[in-house]
Amino acid sequence: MNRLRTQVAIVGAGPAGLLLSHLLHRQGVDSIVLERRSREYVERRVRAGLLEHSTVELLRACGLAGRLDREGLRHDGFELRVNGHRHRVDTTALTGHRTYVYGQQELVKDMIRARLEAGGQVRFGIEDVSLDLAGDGPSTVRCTLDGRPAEIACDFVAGCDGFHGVSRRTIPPGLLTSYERRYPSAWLGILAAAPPTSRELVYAVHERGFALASMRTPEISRLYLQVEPGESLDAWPDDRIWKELRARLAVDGEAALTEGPVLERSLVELRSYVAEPMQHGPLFLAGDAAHIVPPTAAKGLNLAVEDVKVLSEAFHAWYATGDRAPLDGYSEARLPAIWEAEDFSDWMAHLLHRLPGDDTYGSRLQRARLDAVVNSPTAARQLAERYVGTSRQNSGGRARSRVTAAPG
Ligand code: RFL
Ligand code: PHB
Repeated sequence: MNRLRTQVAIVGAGPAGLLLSHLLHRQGVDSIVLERRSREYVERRVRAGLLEHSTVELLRACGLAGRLDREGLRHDGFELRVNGHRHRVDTTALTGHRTYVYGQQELVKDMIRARLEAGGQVRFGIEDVSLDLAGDGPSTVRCTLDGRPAEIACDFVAGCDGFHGVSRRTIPPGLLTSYERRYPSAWLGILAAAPPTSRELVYAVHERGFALASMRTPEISRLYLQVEPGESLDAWPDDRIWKELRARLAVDGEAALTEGPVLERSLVELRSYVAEPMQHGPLFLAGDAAHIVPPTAAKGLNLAVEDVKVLSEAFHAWYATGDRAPLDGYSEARLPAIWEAEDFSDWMAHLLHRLPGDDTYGSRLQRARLDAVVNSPTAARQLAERYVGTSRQNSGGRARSRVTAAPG
């Protein structure tokens, strides 16, 4: 038996788990990160791209933004393309804050390198993690390490193992409430060796369905298509994907797209989910383990970063002064901002998609919302504030008003 001891055992080496381990290390708190997949796999997994200003600020403050600042793309707005007509939302002019495009897997590479260079323990390929949570005293994380059964004694467990991880499922049923919405839609995403046609992101609302033109570098495009849920990638050969992208992203009937070899393709169902509370005894959930948003508003990674910032500060308070109040209040502190992002992501999903089953009333509502964003400076400012994330800063940490504090 392999016996180890750490202060915080972290399950999952996605952005949440790696950043938490990094922040704890800077505060002198010891952790071990246990990841189910290989290092190569997590460093190649293509996911998020859009980072909010406050996410980048945090990464800068903790020394993780060197490459991001050199290679990341600074954005001042995006385009809303409605049936071929272009409308620009100048988010920087409306909010004073930029957004950044930098691939999640690049960030994950930077974080893994930083942890390993600092002597941190990140163990990959650990497929059998189980948690034995203690009421009092140390908890135990069991798994196989270096081919031998291992027991890791720890003060706390951070469940950063994504939506399908083991941590949330360890909380006894009845002690956790799940709020969930599934949308009758999915996104097919490709990465293509083709320079993005537009310098800014293009959100295209079209009769044939939604499309998004994003990018990763000046040479690589990241493109998404709304497709039916349950679609198979086999039904989408490259020429069908490009044909559909050309149609949905056309400007005044003209193709507005650079094409190139497809490097990667994936499908993601649109789903919203929140687990309450985000903690149970010594277990604290962060990132996708606790909540999911549809990718429409690009919030998931940004929320994960905020979660672990708050959680690392709470661990610091406990280890530095013995004050457990910030840990006890973690879930309550995070949920208002999470629900603001859930609301905005749901609102964006309805703004951008014609969903199967929508009645004609639904499509007129969509048109009214688009009209407001295009024609009303107030609506545009609100959209911009929610998009860059400044609106969430008003949702956390403050005393709740009587209305929002009311149960149910
Ligand atoms: P992750 O990244 O899922 O990492 C969890 C890690 O835990 C591991 N794991 C386990 N390890 C040990 N034992 C187990 N039993 C385990 N089970 C799982 C997994 O292998 C994995 O390595 O969660 P984390 O760290 O909370 O990070 C969340 C983000 O990944 C996610 O919210 C974003 O990717 C969402 N998202 C976006 N967010 C943004 O902020 N901006 C964007 O532009 C954006 N675009 C997107 C997105 C997500 C997308 N998809 C694929 C869902 C675009 C897409 C298409
Ligand atoms: C991405 O580049 O992957 C991306 C950008 C913006 C979104 C969603 C995804 O709203």
